[in-house]
Amino acid sequence: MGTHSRPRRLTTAALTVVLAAVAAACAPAHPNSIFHNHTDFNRDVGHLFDLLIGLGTVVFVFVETLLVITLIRFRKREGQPAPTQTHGNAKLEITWTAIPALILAVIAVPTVRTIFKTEAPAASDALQVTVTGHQWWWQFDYPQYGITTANELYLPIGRTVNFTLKTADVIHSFWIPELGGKRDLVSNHTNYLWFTPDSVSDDVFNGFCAEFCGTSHANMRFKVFTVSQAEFASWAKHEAEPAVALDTAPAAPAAKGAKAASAPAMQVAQAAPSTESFVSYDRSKIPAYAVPETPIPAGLTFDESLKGHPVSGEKLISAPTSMCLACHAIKGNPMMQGVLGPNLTHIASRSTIAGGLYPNDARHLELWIKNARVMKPGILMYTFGQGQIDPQTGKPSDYGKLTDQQIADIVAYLQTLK
Ligand code: HEC
Ligand SMILES: [Cu+2]
Repeated sequence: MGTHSRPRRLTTAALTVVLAAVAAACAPAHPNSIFHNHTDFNRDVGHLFDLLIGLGTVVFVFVETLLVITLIRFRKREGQPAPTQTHGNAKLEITWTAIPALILAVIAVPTVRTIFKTEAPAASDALQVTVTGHQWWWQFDYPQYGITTANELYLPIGRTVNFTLKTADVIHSFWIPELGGKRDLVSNHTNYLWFTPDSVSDDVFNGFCAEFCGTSHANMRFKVFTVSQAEFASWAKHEAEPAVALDTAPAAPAAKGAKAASAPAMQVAQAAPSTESFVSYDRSKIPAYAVPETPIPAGLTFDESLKGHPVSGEKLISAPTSMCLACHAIKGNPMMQGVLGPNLTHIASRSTIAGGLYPNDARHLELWIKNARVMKPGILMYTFGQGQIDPQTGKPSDYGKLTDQQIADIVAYLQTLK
């Protein structure tokens, strides 16, 4: 029985392996694969990978073939006398030392060359982006443009981008599998990473934290939009602008002349160019793999029938009693200068919130402000909904003062921050 089933079992095993390999190769696009190589950096690393796999395969096939031949040809047979005993073979030993040494040299030269190339400082005209890792979200600063944003990167295609990698707390790791990385963000140390997105790929890429950094490590994602240089210029110009304040013009009597009349006119003029031009990637075109599907935690509800009033929301969020200003900044609002949380100046132009965990829409924003600590475990932001339990203390939140109506107002205001 054994002699019959063994070859059959081997055939089955071999077939399974082959089928699995074929299935993997034919499966639809892998959006987070390192093999697509959309940058010079990933292509350089990819060449090294191909070389290693190629040489490794040759060595594997050669060694395994010899092994199998030896096992079959020199197996023990009935009535066979003991074989002649030998010790040492200088020629053979020199050969099997020299060949691996040669292979290692062939691998070492391009490897070292790639290390030197990718470790060298980036071109001086590169786009500079400072990445700061926070538990558990990403801060992106574009110092050449005066921009601070969070969790979504815009990169112009065909231009080298140089990332300065820092962390505000523990070690994180910056990784966009299709573009480059991963490189660590180390406490009290600055790392660098640069690459040039291909001049033809206009696309959306997922980014991840690739170094365990605490409770919500898996919820620390980001997104990269590679856009044309013109779109980038337009995005950057808009992103650098302060938020348009809703509540600037004091309700002065209309008859009081030029000053009151000019304020609304200026707002219109300011808003016009941004609506005409590119301010964010068309959300309807973001592929499914980059749209979060995180379920809403059980038990967290919001009265969806409420209608928010943006002006009341602006007042609420900027009031010292709201606490929001302790951690968040809104450029153009002198009350909002906090740096512990994401910059909210243009939050409505981002497609996600909370480190890529939820889509950026009214429903998720409302639930977020109501009880962020339930929406994303471990975070610094407090639970603000009236009567809500703070999961970190297990007690009603000390900051749980906002009614659903007040939260709806704040969200209505946040949604004006395009
Ligand atoms: C103690 C600091 C703190 C306070 C106070 C605070 N937040 Fe936050 N907030 C954060 C942090 C930190 C995050 C990011 C959490 C994450 O994604 O891990 C955040 C995220 C957010 C986000 C999502 C932003 C994005 O781009 O992901 C919104 C919206 C927000 N907060 C609104 C508010 C509002 C409104 C208030 C006041 C009612 C407030 N926050 C008060 C710390 C704070
Ligand atoms: Cu992490």
